[in-house]
Amino acid sequence: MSRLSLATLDLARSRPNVTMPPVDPAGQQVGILHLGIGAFHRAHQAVITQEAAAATGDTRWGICGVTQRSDTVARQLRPQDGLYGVLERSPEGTRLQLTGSVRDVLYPEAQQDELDARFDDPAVTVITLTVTEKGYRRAGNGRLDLTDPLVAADLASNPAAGRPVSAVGRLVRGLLLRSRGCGAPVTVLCCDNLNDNGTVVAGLVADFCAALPGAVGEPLAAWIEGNVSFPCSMVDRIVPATTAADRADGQALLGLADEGLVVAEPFRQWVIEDSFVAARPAWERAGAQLTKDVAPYELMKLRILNGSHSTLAYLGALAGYATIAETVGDERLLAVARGLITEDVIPVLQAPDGTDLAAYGEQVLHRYTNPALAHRTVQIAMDGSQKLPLRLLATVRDNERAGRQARWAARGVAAWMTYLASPTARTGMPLPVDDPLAARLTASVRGRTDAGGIVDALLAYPEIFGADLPDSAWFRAQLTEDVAELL
Ligand code: CS2
Repeated sequence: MSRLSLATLDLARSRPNVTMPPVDPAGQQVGILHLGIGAFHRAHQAVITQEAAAATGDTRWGICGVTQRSDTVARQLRPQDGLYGVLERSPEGTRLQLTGSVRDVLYPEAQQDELDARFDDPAVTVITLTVTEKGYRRAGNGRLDLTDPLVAADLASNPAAGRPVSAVGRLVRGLLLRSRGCGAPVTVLCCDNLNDNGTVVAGLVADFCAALPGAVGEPLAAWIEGNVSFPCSMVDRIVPATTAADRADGQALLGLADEGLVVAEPFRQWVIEDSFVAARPAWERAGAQLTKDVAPYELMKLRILNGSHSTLAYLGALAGYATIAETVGDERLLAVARGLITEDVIPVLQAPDGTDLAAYGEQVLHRYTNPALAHRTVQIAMDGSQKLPLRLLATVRDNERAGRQARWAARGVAAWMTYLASPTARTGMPLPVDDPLAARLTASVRGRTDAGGIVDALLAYPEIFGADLPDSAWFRAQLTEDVAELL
C-alpha cells in the first residue's frame, strides 16, 4: 500500500469520512518551532493552527517539529512530508482529519545545524513546547534540577558550542544563538499540563542562564528579558497512544498507509494568555480563547480533569480495567471521580469567567465514557510522581487551608500508592511503574502489603509530598485506611 505524502495526498480527496487539510500544506512557511512533537501536539495545536491558517489565508504558520528523545516521529513524518491523520473517535463514529501544518521534523541528534537555523530564523516568531511534566527536569522546589544528569551535562558543555539534550538546554541554546544572530523577539508558549506553565518555563530558562558562566549567561538573560515572552496556556484534548489497530483503521479510511496517525476525542480546548512579543497565528479564529489570565482555566483543568483522570487510572488499573471508559462504567469508581470533583475540587476553586464548574465537571466525566477511545489506564498511570502534586495534592492543601479534609483526593493518592505496591491487578493485569523515580519508588514499596509501611515510605518523598503533608495526621490516617482497603 502506498504511503501518505504530498505526492499521494490527492488520492484521499473523495474518500468518505476523510477531511483534507484545509490549507495547501506545501504553501505554508515555517513560523512556529515546536519542541516535543508527540501525539498530543499533533492532535491539538497543529490542528488548531491549520484551521486558523485556513480561516485567515495567512500562510506564515507552518510548524517545524523537534523530537525530544528519539527519532521515531521523524521516521514517521519525514517520508510523509509532515502529513498525518487525526483519527477522531466518538460514539457517533470515526472520521479522519488530515493535517498539513507540520512542515518539517527535526531529530536534533542528527540535525543540530538545521535546528540552530530554525531558532535563528526571524520568520519563526513562536516557539511552542509539549515535553511532558518530567521533560522540564524540575527539582522538588519547582526550580531547575541542577543535579539532574541531563541538565548537569548540558551546563557543563558550553551551550553555544555543545549540544544540549534537555528541553530547557535546547531552548536556551536556541535563544542564545538567536540573541547573537537575528536578534528578533520571539514568544515561548508552553503547552504542558503544569500550573502557571509559562512562568515555570521562564523560571527554568532563567535558572539555566544563571548557572552558565556570567559572560554568557548574564547578557543572554538580559536579552531574554527584553525580547522573549512566556505566556501561560491551558490545553485540553484526550489523545491516547496510537495502537496498531488505530493505524489499521486509519489506513482503511484513507486507502494509504499513515505511520504518523494520532487518535483523539472530538473535544478540544486551548486557552492562551495574550502576551506575545511578536507575530502569532490567529488561533482565536479556530476556537482558541485568548485571555489576560489563564490561571483559573489551568487550575480547573488540572484539578478537575487531570485529577480525576489520574484517580480513575490508578483505581481502574487496580480493579483490572484496561481503559478509562471501562473504569467509569463501574458505578463505584465513577462515584469516586464525581466525589473528588464536586466535594473536594470545586469548593476550593475559582471559576473562570462565565464557566459553570459543576457543568464542566460533568462534561469531563461524560468525555471519559467515550467507548470508542481506548485510553489505557496504565498509560495515564505513568509519571505519577510528577503528576500527583499538581493534580491531587494541591487540592488536599487548599482544603486543608479551608479547614476541610479532601478525602476523595486522598483516595486517589492511596490508589497511586497501592498501584506502586502491587505488581499486578486483582485480575492478573500487570501494573508497570513508568516514572522518573521508578527505581526508588519500587525499591521502597513494590510487593509490600503492609498499608501503614507503604504510606510511611511514600510520604517520606519530599519531592512529592513536600515538608507539610507528611505532618497531616488525618491525611496519613486516611491514606493508611484506604491503602489497606485497596490492597
Ligand atoms: C492524561 C492527560 O495521560 C495523562 O496523564 O491525564 O494526558 C489528559 O488526557 C490530557 O491532559 C487531556 O487534555
